[in-house]
Amino acid sequence: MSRRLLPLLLFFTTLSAFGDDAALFTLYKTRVAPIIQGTCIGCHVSGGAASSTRLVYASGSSTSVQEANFRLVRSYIEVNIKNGSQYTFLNKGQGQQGHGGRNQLPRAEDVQAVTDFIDAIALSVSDGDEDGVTNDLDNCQDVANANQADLDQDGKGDVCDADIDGDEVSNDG
Ligand code: HEC
Ligand SMILES: [Ca+2]
Ligand SMILES: [Ca+2]
Ligand SMILES: [Ca+2]
Repeated sequence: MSRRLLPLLLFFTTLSAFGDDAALFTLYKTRVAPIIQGTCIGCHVSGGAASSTRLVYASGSSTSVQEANFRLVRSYIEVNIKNGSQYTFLNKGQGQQGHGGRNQLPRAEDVQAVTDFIDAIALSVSDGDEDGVTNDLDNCQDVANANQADLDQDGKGDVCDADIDGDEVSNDG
């Protein structure tokens, strides 16, 4: 395996181990929000040149602002993924697809950050074990368990819970 792929793989492994939302939000806050707050919001804001688009952000750095922008951009990207145009957000930001704001992502690290974010969202809405429950909702992402049974309700499905009944003695003990 190449050296460049390894960190990415570790990143996705972590993401799938802890599920979804918290990891995605952290990725958003640390790497994507600075781009949106520093650049995109110049137009993508109420009253701005892009105020009639589906991407109108709140400005500021409070948690509630961050969460609102996160939900907005995440659901926008999820729709893109479902429509088979996963990277529209990135492409537009780079001035492609006739972006009204031209290229706003000239820095390679910003392109990487947006790419990582989109890929992480795509992973969260995919269904790795093909049990019909997407990764973001699946209580056992690597084992098919369509019924999602979770006896002790600890968020780990029975099929991958080392202590199914939660009595703190492992299943084989
Ligand atoms: C100079 C103003 C300006 C800036 C800065 C800007 N945009 Fe835009 N953007 C526009 C305009 C105008 C539109 C509407 C026309 C179009 O769809 O391209 C738009 C539309 C979009 C759309 C399509 C929205 C929809 O409703 O489908 C995306 C995605 C987008 N921009 C991404 C970005 C990203 C990412 C950034 C920051 C890296 C950014 N834009 C920065 C002006 C801007
Ligand atoms: Ca699944
Ligand atoms: Ca599963
Ligand atoms: Ca359990």
